[in-house]
Amino acid sequence: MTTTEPTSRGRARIAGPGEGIGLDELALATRNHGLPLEALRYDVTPPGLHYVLTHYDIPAADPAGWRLEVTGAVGRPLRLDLDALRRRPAVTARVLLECAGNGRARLEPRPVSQPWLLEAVGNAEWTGTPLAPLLEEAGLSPDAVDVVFTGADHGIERGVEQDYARGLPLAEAMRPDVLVVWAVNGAPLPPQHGAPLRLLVPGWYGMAHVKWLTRIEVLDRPFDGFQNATAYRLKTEAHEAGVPVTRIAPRALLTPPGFPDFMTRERFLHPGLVTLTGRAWSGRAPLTGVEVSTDGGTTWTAADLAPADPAHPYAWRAWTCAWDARPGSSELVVRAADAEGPQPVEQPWNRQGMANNLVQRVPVTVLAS
Ligand SMILES: Nc1nc2c(c(=O)[nH]1)N[C@H]1C(S)=C(S)[C@@H](COP(=O)(O)O)O[C@H]1N2
Ligand SMILES: [Mo]
Repeated sequence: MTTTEPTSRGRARIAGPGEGIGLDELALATRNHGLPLEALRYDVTPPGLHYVLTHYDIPAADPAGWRLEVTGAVGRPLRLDLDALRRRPAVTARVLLECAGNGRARLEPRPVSQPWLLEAVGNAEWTGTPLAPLLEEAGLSPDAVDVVFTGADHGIERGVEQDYARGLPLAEAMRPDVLVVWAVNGAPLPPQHGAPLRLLVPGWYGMAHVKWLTRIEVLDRPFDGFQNATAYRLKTEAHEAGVPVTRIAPRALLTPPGFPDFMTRERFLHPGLVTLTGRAWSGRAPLTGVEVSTDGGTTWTAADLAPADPAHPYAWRAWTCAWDARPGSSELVVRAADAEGPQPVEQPWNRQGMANNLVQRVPVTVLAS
């Protein structure tokens, strides 16, 4: 395949000591916007406020001519248009999506890529049809191992020209809650979220939810494409094979209280009783709690966490915590824990800056009155 940067093939660049965010990172950041953190207030993320991440370009898509192929290690390959898909049983699921690169921009040293702070999340209502019956209809080979989902977008990444494609282990693809979706928040998918068709894999980081879905190929061997074998691996040295990025680690976010300074985004509030609020989630295990610190992490208070909604097990959950804000400076910190453990207070580091769930810290100044 085409190689543009032979020396950096397969390598994520790491910023040098003290190197600021560059124009290439800014170009990515302006294309791929985050959830403004005040939008944590909406239980269902309104249109346009959900984060967006697109590796290449948003492809041109003609819904009338769109076909979804189901092919590979199957007895009866399928070719379906959108009407055929919409005639199938439809399910609506409220699902949290988070980019695996969330938190990357604060890592020290910083992996050079989409420079997310903490806002690469959204919690929308997706409508589509379960994938498993489609695969069954196509007649899965007993040798099936992985299922590969390919989008209509095309680009070059670290020297490798490719269509965006992600493999999923067969057992995950066959989960009853994995959907092929055509609508979000009750309206057809907008272009940036994968119109007219995308995959939804509740609980997994964003990269698995393939947008502009055109092809589903069943493999009798593990998928070794770029987005599985090279990208989305947890590793500290470039030569390591690394561990695949899969499910979302626990995280709590605080809706920044008070009001911001335009330029620095520093928070200010007036003294008095404040109800701190936010959201928490985990895609890998049930949440067990959320704690808040108003003194930079020295002492912690348990927040009130809304009960899990059995109808929406992969949605984010609200939390609240009362705080008597006294004049002066404080650092608010929030951390979630799930059945596998709490969020780390010290950064876990890997070369691609993936699956980082370091706690959020929000410096605030409480005014004299
Ligand atoms: N075809 C295709 N699907 C894709 C991507 C992409 O670049 N191309 N980006 C992935 C990544 S990295 C993320 S985080 C999610 C983002 O979904 P959203 O833009 O709808 O929030 O889409 C995923 N699906
Ligand atoms: Mo992502």
